[in-house]
Amino acid sequence: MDHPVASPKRSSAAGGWGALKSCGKHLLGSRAPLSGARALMKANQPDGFDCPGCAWGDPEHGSSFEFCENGVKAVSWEATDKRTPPAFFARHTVTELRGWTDYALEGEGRLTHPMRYDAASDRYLPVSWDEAFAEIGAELNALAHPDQAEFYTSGRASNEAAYLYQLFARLYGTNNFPDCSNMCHEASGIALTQAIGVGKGTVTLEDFERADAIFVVGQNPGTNHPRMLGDLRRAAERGARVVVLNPVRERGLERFADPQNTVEMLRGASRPIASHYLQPRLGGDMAAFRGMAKAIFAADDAALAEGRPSLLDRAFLAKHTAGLDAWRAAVDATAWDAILDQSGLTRAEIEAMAEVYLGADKVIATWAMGVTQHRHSVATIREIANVMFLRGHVGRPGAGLCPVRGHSNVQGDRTVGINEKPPAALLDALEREFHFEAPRRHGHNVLAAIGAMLDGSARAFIGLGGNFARATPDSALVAKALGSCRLTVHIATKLNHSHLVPGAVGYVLPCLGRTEIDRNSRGKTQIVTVEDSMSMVHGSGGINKPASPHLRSEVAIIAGIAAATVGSERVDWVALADDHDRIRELIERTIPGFAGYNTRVRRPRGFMLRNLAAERVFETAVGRATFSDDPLPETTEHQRAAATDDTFVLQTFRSHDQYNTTIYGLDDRYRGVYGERRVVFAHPEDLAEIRGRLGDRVDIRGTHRDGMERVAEDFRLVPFDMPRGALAGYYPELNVLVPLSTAGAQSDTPTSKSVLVTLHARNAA
Ligand SMILES: Nc1nc2c(c(=O)[nH]1)N[C@H]1C(S)=C(S)[C@@H](COP(=O)(O)OP(=O)(O)OC[C@H]3O[C@@H](n4cnc5c(=O)[nH]c(N)nc54)[C@H](O)[C@@H]3O)O[C@H]1N2
Ligand SMILES: Nc1nc2c(c(=O)[nH]1)N[C@H]1C(S)=C(S)[C@@H](COP(=O)(O)OP(=O)(O)OC[C@H]3O[C@@H](n4cnc5c(=O)[nH]c(N)nc54)[C@H](O)[C@@H]3O)O[C@H]1N2
Ligand SMILES: [Mo]
Repeated sequence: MDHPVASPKRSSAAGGWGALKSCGKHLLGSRAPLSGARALMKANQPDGFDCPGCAWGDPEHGSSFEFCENGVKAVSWEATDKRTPPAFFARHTVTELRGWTDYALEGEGRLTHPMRYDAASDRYLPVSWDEAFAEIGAELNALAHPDQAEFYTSGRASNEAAYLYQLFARLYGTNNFPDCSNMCHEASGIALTQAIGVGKGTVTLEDFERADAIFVVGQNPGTNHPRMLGDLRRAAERGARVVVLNPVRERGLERFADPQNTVEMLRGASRPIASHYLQPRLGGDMAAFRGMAKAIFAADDAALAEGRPSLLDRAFLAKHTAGLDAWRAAVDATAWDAILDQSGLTRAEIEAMAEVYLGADKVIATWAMGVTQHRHSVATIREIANVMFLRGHVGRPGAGLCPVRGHSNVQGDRTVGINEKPPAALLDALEREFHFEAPRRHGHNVLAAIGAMLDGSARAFIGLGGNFARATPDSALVAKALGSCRLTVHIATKLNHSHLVPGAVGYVLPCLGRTEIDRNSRGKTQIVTVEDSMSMVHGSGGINKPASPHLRSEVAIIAGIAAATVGSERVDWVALADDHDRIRELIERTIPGFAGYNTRVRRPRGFMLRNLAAERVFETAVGRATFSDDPLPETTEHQRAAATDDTFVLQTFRSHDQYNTTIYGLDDRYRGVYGERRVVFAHPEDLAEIRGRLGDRVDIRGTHRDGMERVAEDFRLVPFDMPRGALAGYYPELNVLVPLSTAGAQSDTPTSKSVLVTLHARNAA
């Protein structure tokens, strides 16, 4: 396209000098240049801490520090020397703080003391840890039923913290574990469990060194998984094809200059990454993969008709899969017209994808939120798996399925038992080890927890990290839900909006971050462990002095609440909190795959959890890799919007300067936006038309007909290279438009990537 777009100059690539400059700014801006820089050298090192940035795997040759701009931001955000002490809370009422932005709140720095909400003065006041634990325990025990409490987890919690948390909640009596993954990769877990018998990816970092073709679907690694870009780039340099499916032209996926490569930096050079950049309509990926399947089957039919060998991996299909015929029938029954309309791609583009697939011996497919946050996400991921099965691209070197996780330990939290629908084997193991009757009723996920708080059937909310009120849909309603609770408890490092809607009894409990030294009562340093997207489990130990002497580790805080709530008869919480090795021994005894945990996790790269699907053992209902035969959705939101004069479909994504609800800065460098976040991207022709009608700044209204009024006010229009009829803007500002009433089929994930909206002149009635 040769219209003016807001992206940076054509020559500028992702990474490069811009990344280095931005890093300096973030280290200095955090006012922690020294400890921040020292901390960085230890990120993802054998004897350092796991980077809190993302869940991408760590290279084998861990000695050379992998530079990552957004890792720098994550580390310096935590290593800041700014503080939010009791004096800060004395100066500001909670009502006043509710008027601040997320950016301003977290900009005040690290929390230093346990705080309790005082309704009379509308302020948080300091409180002792013992008083806090005692009151929280008493409040939890006063509830009519344990299912009235919600135990939320954000995916940064370590394996040790998450394990204790689930053990505590189950001893208390509930499986209510709303988890950030419900809003994230839930569809991946469900679809992969159905397809290959395990809800995780099957590839390792080494596979990226061998693949001939990599399909990157609905993901923006330049911003969200920058270290992945290095692996993609090395693959592209070897001659592997990188096929990108993304409605938006993301700079990081086009070209990349490696900040670690001095020659490249001096010459201002950069390398192309994507060999094919396809821009489907929002929610059009299932149709794109179905089209690929049509093209692949057609090529295979032709080969067979000419007496050539089949292009498919017939041995794999016969020995390891089930359901091919039904899927083939569904593919044949899907018309090209439907595929082209839904995907928004041309037949030539889809055939080119099939050609890359057929021309490669080893194929990897990766995906993230562009795939998982739609109504038909589970069906889409199953379709991706279907296509991958055709040539046996699961369970062999250089090939496989790779959902790229978000939070650095979201996968590990699930592994150690954060699961509102726990498998019986997990509960059986816990019962054997701890001699109690575990609750068997399924608990609440995020949407169910919100529903329960809104209708009053849930009365307590405990948050292990995260920013529940801002990360969820219909933010205003969720804030009301939290505020109507009897008890709210937030275990956190920095102040955020979820803390500003306290229940009748409200606590904010400050914890150590991953970069900080965690010493036990005998002065011995403790490590925690995490699992990355490649199922590698490794240790993480902080190196910075804690932000305040009053901080406690997440593990110690959970232990304190647990001891005050369920007592220490069955579990010696204090002893566990004092020696993380003992928690790992319990994990080893109750969760499969952790034999030798304490020894293996102290090896440089840790160890890999066994993944049976990667060995071609498929523990599905039929014991084989299973094809799905879902029809395409009748219409996607994009198609519905396109059929009207005035409705658009809006996706909410991340800028380059944010970590989920944490805003580091107001720039989105790769998309050419500086100093503001209230922008909405649109195709230049759509934009010209809107601007002519409404002016430069618009209000955005949600049009889902469920009785709720939804408005996001005052957004500036920015032209961008993307399909017509679609809009894009930033989460969490736009969460006021994401409806609680639409969710992914089976996954229950909010449909944050396909929100129906109309645009209006500012302040028009
Ligand atoms: N620096 C940084 N790193 C992060 C995070 C962060 O906020 N900041 N968040 C972490 C977390 S929790 C997560 S889950 C991951 C998120 O990582 P991503 O999934 O990369 O996150 P998003 O910014 O939501 O980007 C979604 C991408 O999908 C595209 N997309 C949207 N809809 C569609 C569609 O229908 N089809 C296709 N093919 N593409 C689509 C968008 O244009 C965008 O490029 O990153 C993790 N890492
Ligand atoms: N519209 C829209 N909504 C979305 C998404 C989207 O793409 N669009 N993405 C969804 C996704 S993928 C996710 S994962 C969720 C994220 O949802 P959450 O995980 O709930 O949100 P975060 O913004 O990651 O949480 C930030 C807060 O965590 C706390 N924190 C940071 N580090 C630590 C720590 O080490 N320990 C503790 N205890 N607390 C800590 C800080 O107080 C900080 O304010 O949001 C979802 N919401
Ligand atoms: Mo996520």
